[in-house]
Amino acid sequence: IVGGVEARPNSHPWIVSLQNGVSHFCGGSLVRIGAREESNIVITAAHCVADGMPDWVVAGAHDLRRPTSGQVRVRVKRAVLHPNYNPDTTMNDIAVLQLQSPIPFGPSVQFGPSAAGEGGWCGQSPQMRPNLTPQLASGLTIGPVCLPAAGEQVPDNTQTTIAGWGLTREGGYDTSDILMQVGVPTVGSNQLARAYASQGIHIDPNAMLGAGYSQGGKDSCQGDSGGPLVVKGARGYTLQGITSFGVGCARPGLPGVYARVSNYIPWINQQIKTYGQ
Ligand code: 4AZ
Repeated sequence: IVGGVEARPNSHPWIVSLQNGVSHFCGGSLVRIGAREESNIVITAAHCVADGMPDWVVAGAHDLRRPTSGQVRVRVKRAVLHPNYNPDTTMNDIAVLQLQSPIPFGPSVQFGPSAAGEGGWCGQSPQMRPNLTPQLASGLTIGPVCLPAAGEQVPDNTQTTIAGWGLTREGGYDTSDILMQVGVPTVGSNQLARAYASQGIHIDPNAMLGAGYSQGGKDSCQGDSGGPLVVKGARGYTLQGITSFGVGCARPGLPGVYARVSNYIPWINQQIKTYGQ
């Protein structure tokens, strides 16, 4: 994440780190299986897992140098890439991971009035949703993000939050040990398509969503891929995007590109039904 701030620990209860050995390489998001209070299903980018499954998914993490209290590390059983994922165009850059065992959701999270991510998780009962008293997150803090309705549209210029352990500047050497987040507005499809046409890259507005400031400065970057772009809604935070690609990071006039999750709901639900346990 470029131009962001340190996330409040566990204020993105759905975010996971995909790791090989002890090395973080991509993000992902935990999603709900019906009304279950645990989940073995993670949504990530297809390009993160196209060349092999991650060894581990780590949930409840904040500072990757030391385990956060309540952190869970689970092996990956299966990676299902979208059948129409195209590595040449990065179209349909979405995959579902089936974990070896389900990760239990935390009981309660209390959040202060900080920036974004003060979410509580999807479907958490109203009395357990975050309040606005200024106190630090406490307790076990793992839970699912909400999925959008099929075909749900995100209006242009909607404020979103992206998060991850990726590079904090373009061309940086190391990904971040600390979970970072930043707010970025969505960009209209025509504007996104025009911006990337100038780079010789085709944008499919049904499959892709753009977010960023015209002046640049705030963006996802390498290592944030697969992670969440969320929008605050009535039920909690909704996963509207999956960090996918860009030309550089945080450059003016070149918004980040995200897989448009609302385009894949029937496929996602089918995977959850098949592989959720
Ligand atoms: C990457 O290399 C990457 N600015 C991900 C997202 C963005 C750029 C690069 C968006 O994984």
